[in-house]
Amino acid sequence: MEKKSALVIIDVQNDFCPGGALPVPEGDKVVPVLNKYIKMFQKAGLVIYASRDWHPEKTQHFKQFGGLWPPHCIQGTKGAEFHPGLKLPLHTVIVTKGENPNEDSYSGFQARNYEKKPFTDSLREKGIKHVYVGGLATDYCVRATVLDALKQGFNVTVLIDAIKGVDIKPGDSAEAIKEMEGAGANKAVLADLRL
Ligand code: VGL
Ligand code: ZN
Repeated sequence: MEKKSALVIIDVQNDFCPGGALPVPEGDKVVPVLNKYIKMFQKAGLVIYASRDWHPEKTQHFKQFGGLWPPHCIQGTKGAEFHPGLKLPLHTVIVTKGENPNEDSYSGFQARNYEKKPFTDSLREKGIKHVYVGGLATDYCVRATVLDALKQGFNVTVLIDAIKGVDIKPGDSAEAIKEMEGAGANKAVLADLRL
């Protein structure tokens, strides 16, 4: 992997895992696999990002206010915390999205770091050219993040052994993977990556 690569972990939060408010079927299965990617990137001295969905109690993103979803990932709640099994290193850059009550913010590219710096600016500042993306959910935030990354000119690899989808309509995740590939994303599993 080139030095200009980063691992981008999307929304591996309690509410998106079994037992949460908006569980992705088998969402927690990505955790042990992501932990292996984390180790690999950490050993190679590469940057690791983790995004979190971080909603106010009232947002048009929720069903009761005209959106698609039950309330989930409400700021400061247990459901909004990262899955406890996810071994994020101390220096992980946490980026936050979904705070604006007037938009859905599926994409990691709508996220900002602790000093409110947009995700893209943070990537560019560090000279990152290639993002490796895993997490939840394949057919929403992973899809939106990957498509935005490609639009912005990054090389993108989707870690297909470290994503899970909602599949409100059966096949949504498979379709999302095809769409990401069609837009120029590469696919990889753990064994494909070499340091
Ligand atoms: C997500 C639905 C609603 C996601 C976030 O992280 O994929 N999906 N909010
Ligand atoms: Zn959300």
